[in-house]
Amino acid sequence: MMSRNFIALIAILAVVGPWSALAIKAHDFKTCKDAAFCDRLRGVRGPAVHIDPASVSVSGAHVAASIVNPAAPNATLSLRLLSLGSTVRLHVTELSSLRYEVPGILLPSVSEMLEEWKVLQTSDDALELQTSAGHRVVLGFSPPSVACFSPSGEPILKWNADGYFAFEHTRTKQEGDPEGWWEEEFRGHRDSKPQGPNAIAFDVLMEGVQHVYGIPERASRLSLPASVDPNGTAPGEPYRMYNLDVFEYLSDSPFGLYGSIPLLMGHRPAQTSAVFWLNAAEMYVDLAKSEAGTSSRWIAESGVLDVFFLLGPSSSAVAAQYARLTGGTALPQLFSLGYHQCRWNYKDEADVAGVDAGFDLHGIPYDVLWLDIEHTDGKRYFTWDKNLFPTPVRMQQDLASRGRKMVNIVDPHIKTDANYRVYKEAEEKGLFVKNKDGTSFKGHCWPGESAYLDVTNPDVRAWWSQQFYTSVYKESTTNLYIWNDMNEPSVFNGPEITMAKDLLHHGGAEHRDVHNAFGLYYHQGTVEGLRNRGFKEISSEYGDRPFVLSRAFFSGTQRLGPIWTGDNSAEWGHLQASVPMLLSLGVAGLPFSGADVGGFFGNPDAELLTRWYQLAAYYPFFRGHAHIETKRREPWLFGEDATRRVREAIRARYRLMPYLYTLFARANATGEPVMRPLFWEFGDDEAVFDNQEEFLVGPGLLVAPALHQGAAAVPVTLPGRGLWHSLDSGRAYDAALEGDRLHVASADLDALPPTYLRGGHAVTMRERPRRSTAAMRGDPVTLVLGLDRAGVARGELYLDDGRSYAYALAGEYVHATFSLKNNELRWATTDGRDLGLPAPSAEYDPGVVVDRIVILGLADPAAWQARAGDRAVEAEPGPVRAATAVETPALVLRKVALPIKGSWTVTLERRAAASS
Ligand code: NBV
Repeated sequence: MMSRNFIALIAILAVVGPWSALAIKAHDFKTCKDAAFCDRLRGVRGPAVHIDPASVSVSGAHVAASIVNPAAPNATLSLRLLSLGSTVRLHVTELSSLRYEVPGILLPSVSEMLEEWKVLQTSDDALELQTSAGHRVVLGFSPPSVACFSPSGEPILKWNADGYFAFEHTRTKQEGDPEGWWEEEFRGHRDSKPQGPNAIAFDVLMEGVQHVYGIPERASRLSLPASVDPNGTAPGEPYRMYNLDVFEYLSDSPFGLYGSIPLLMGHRPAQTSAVFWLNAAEMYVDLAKSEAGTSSRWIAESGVLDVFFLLGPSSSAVAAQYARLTGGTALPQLFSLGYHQCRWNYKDEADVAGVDAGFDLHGIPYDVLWLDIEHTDGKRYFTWDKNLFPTPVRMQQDLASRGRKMVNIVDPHIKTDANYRVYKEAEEKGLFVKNKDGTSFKGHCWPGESAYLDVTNPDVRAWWSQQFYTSVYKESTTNLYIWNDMNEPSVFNGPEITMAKDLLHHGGAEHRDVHNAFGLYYHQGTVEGLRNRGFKEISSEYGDRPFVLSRAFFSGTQRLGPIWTGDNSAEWGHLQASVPMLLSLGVAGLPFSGADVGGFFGNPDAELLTRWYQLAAYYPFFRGHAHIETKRREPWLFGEDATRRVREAIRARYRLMPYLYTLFARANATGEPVMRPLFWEFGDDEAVFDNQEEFLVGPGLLVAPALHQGAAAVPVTLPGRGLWHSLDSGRAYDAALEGDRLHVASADLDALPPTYLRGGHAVTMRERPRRSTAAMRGDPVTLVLGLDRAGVARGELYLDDGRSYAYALAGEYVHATFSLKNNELRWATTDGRDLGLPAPSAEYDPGVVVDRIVILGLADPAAWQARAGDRAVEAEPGPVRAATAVETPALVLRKVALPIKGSWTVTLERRAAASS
């Protein structure tokens, strides 16, 4: 039966027009040909412009110059070239008019990154410079170009190598101006374009690069295929970045989806680099591949040219360079790394209680129960449907009593109902996005007619953030966290289901200029709300880290919270697509992401659902979710076998929690992804540059999931030339041997995906099955070490209260590194500098011990005994985990009982001959 609200939705759609058919077709969205600026500039070389040599000046970290266009004497551009260590920033804008620059995306500290240029040579054609990191940078004058070379002289990339640079200057309307300059129409929507043509285009050649990654979000390959021939003929569609609510997206399409990060990474052996264009307007990127490398050709509708060249040389160096510009990943609360159970919708309080109890009944851990839009009174966010949820506080407290949380949805469309407090107050204060006549813009969304807060205005965000105090959000508790959906923004009756580009924002900016960052600003207002709530209502000293899931995103979203990949489907193709989608997000500096487990639309069968849980146990963000019209699919509804398998998958996730949390502490400090493509760690192994069937969790754990229906086995490629230890059988594989490097692993539906520990690395675990992360707090830790050829393995562990900012404000954390070398395992806590933290507090001690140590890769584990100081430690051969079949036993030390805080050594010794 259809829900009451769903019938209401159909009624709305019938009124609002273009979205009325429930399956949106591709022709509802623009291609390059439908966007006048893209059609105008794609494949067209720019006008003959040059840098006036007399205008060039160098002062400290700044180079300034003017770009002149002899055909348009009033269109002189100002160019600045800035040195930021291993990052070079190129900024070009008009002299004669102020154009929009996206505020608040770059960290304030970027202004302190400037480093003096060294001038190597000047001539009439070029200025040759050197960065403090030793990169040679050549600014060519005619045509303007910027070429960057590695410290050893290898070419890395060149801006305007192919002459696509074009900058449409601001002008006044003239009789006879070409069509598409001053207005355009798409499917009945007219864009008045009062600024006229304002687009910017350029190309960047990544030299010698055949594999490029990033520019999410889309469901396409990890290594992005070319969209045009090198000479620009036979064009496919360029990659588009324009945040849109794309209904029922395809699992293999270059179509741009809900979020955008204009960062493209190029990789060749020994050299990774990236191009990042800070611009929030609609953007298209063409990729052309040739012997010379990959030429990326960028076009944006408005804004300025503010491009950063991140010169690497490694992928992790690029990640760190990008994190210095836009921030690392917010350290999430521990609960948010657990499993989340969501559905559109859990119907009422009894339903919530039943689902919660179901997890305990079936011994399946989970941390968070989610409520979608139906929990509200008529889609008025911050309200409750009191028929269905008569006692919301009790419901939240009940979950809290078992250490669990609740997440409620809060969308950006605000019902235009004069009796709705949120609307009334915002309208009175004039906080909404405006029409050109200054009135509040009204569009259609779930509640019917709606207004949209102008979250590009910091004052509006400040007002919005106040809505999250429990005193304002009635019957919410501090156990409630938030989900922001539809923030592209989705406007059912707008062009391409979003806002018209000529609507007005703070400071007179057009929606055109801010579009791709709108969702981020909305997310930011919500995050600030929860952060303030934490300091005001939970702990004035240490606060509470916010948790807000967002659908739309932009550069900088990683500082706020996780995103998910929107409305996928219960199809094998979508299961497969989730891997490159999440990997691409990680490459683009947004590691905390997941895809709806089971697929949002449609009904997965037991096999697909099982495989999805087995894969998603390794997603950075792990949430099951489903459309309102699908069959119920809580993990225990598919029979005993499926329940057992899903339980095992979720438990495997929880086991890995210490490792995962440590990876997030790293992502926080360095911007490195948690879920990583193989090329990230194995930058010289060309055979894996486009591998998207496997992935790494952190540097050391390789996962080879079964992604196809009926799979009994998976082909595994082990990258590099080192050793890999199967965490299932204990067997060591030598990637230098072809038969080991490429092998077939069994993928029984009953087993977890094959996982391999990289020789030289370690993972940390907590093995006791618990109902939630909160219940694991004091549990002992297991170390699993995989030896490399030299008998060495290293790892680290980060731990704190999992909740507050005490780690950053008072040093309340433990960070330890450990290494096994020459038969000695040395453990020591660090001063936190490596993670960008203040010195650790001497008093803080979580009282956690390392209890089990598993060593993989010893030729004869039975030959060893162990000791901690004078104490003998129980040591015998065994499986990685109890009750698993072992081909090759590991050496397992039990009852180790050594604290994670402080330092200690465990020594391995060969047993005397008599006892072996
Ligand atoms: O709020 C309802 C859904 C939500 O469940 C889903 O996760 C979002 O991506 N929402 C989209 C709106 C309607 C989708 C058809």
